[in-house]
Order: sequence, then C-alpha cells, then structure tokens
Amino acid sequence: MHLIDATLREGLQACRVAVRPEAAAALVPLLEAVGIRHIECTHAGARPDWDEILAAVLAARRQAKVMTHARAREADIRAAIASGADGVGIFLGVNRQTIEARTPGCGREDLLAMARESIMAAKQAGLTVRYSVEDATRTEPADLWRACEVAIEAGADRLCCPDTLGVLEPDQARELFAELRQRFPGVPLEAHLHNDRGLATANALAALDGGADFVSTSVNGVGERSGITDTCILIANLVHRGLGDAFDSSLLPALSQAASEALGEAVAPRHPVTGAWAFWHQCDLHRKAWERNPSSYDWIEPPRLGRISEAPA
Ligand code: HCA
Ligand code: CU
Repeated sequence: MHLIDATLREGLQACRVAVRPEAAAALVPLLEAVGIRHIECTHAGARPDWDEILAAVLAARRQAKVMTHARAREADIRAAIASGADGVGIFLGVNRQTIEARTPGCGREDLLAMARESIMAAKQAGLTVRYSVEDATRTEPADLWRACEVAIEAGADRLCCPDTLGVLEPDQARELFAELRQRFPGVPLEAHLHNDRGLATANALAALDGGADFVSTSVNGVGERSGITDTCILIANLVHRGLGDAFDSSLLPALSQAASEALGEAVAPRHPVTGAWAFWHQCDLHRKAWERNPSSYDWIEPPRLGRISEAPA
C-alpha cells in the first residue's frame, strides 16, 4: 500500500492557492520523513512558475519518486520528459460528459489512440507511466475496462480510477477496486478520491479494502472544490487500523502546518487529526471523565499523531 502525495499538483489547482518554489521544495524532506515515497508535482510545461516548482522539488527529493501530470497530447508528454521527472500521470476521460466538455467531436476510439500513443512515447523515454481514466466513476463499465486494457497494452505501469466529482459511496469504491483487481491481476491500481460529498477518507479506506495499491492524497486535503483525501487523515486512519508502520505519524502536525504555510491556506480548527481543536475536550462532563481516563474521549493516544490532548484549565 502506497500513498502518492499530490499536494503540489492537485493542491496547486485549489482556489486561491499559491506556492513559491523554495516553499514547495521545503515540503519534500518533511513528506519523506513522514514516509511518503511518491510525490505528484505540477503539470509540466503548463505554467513557468509550476515548472520552477517541479525543478525545485526534483532537486530536493532524496528517496521519493516524482511524477508530473500530462494530458494525452504530444506537447504535454514532451514537457514531462524534458522536466526530468521519474514518471508521468497521463489523464484522459472517455465518458460522454468528458467528450462533450473537453474533447468535442472526438470518437472514443480516437481518444484511446491518443492515450495509446502518449503512453508509448513516455515509456519509450524511460518514464514510469500512470494512466488515469478521468471521471472513471461516471464512466460506463464497458468503456472503463476498455480504456484500462488499452493503457496496459500500451505499457502503462499503473492504472488510476479517479472519482473526479466525489460521487462514490464507500461500498461502491470497494466494489470498483475489487472488480479492477479481478480484471487486471498484477497491475498496480490507484484511487484518487474527491471530497465533494465529504466521503474522500471513507472512500480511500474502502478502495484499499477492495484492492487498491495506491491512494493519491494531499496534505490538508487541498485540491479542486472541496479537495481530495487528506494525507494526514488517511495516515492517522491507517495507524488506527494497525497499518501505519511505514509512516512516522508523529510528524503529521508539522507536515500539515508546513503545507498550510507554503500554500497560504489555514487548517480549519475542527479539521480531524491536525486541526487545533481535534483533541480538545470542552464540556465539563467530558473533561472530568477524560481527566480520570483519557481513553474515555481520545479515539487514539494523541502523541502517536504528534498531538497532546487538552481541556480548559
Ligand atoms: C485534474 C483531474 C484529476 C486527475 C486525476 C488523475 C481528477 O485535475 O486534471 O490524473 O489521476 O480528479 O480526475 O485530478
Ligand atoms: Cu483530482
């Protein structure tokens, strides 16, 4: 099970977010110290300031693999190759909504040909390739399987099925990844889950239960609209499930704080795990019980997540 942190890709697409290259690079050692080994960073060639961020992140990383984002277009693939990134996440949707809004006039087979060519070009240049069927969760199953098959035949190393609009419920997330697991044995599978319905964490756990190998996350959940699965919340959940050995979860508050400062976006005080009040016991009845026995109202020992639990004096 792997997390790919996309704070510096999906997160940069969030409303009012801006980050300087030095601040982006400063997040890298912290992500690595937490145990993240995969970083998704910008869309190479899309904006000069993003290319500076990508170069700074590549210079700063030690253990982590860095993947950049690309459309299934020759220019994007060329930019990804030129950037020096280890990998590229190529995204191309094949459902009716995507075709009408993003690639009008294109037939599904034309799109699949674009995906095939892009994947082959990136593989030929030695990049690791993830192929994402954008809006996978609103795609007819037959079209989704076909897109995945084409990508694997073309040499993709990993398949991602993004819940681009956050429409999934956990049962559906588990079923989707269980079916993908069955249809594509041995192929690494990734989930990317938007939080529009507030279900991004639940869906990430369910996708893992179904058979996903990777979840793409961002620190504090930053991303388009309501964002995606929060790196820190997901790691805290893995720790709670007894599956957090690969991570130093005591560093989560530092990571959350650093990302908040780098991106210029405060963490809401009630945000789970890293919010200021996440371990605060206000009401008298709670406080008294908690003073006798902290486990009465602490869901986990807070120091395991770098926190202390508190109450009014
Ligand atoms: C986007 C959409 C995306 C892509 C995810 C992926 C989504 O911002 O371009 O490439 O795996 O949610 O579908 O973030
Ligand atoms: Cu997304």
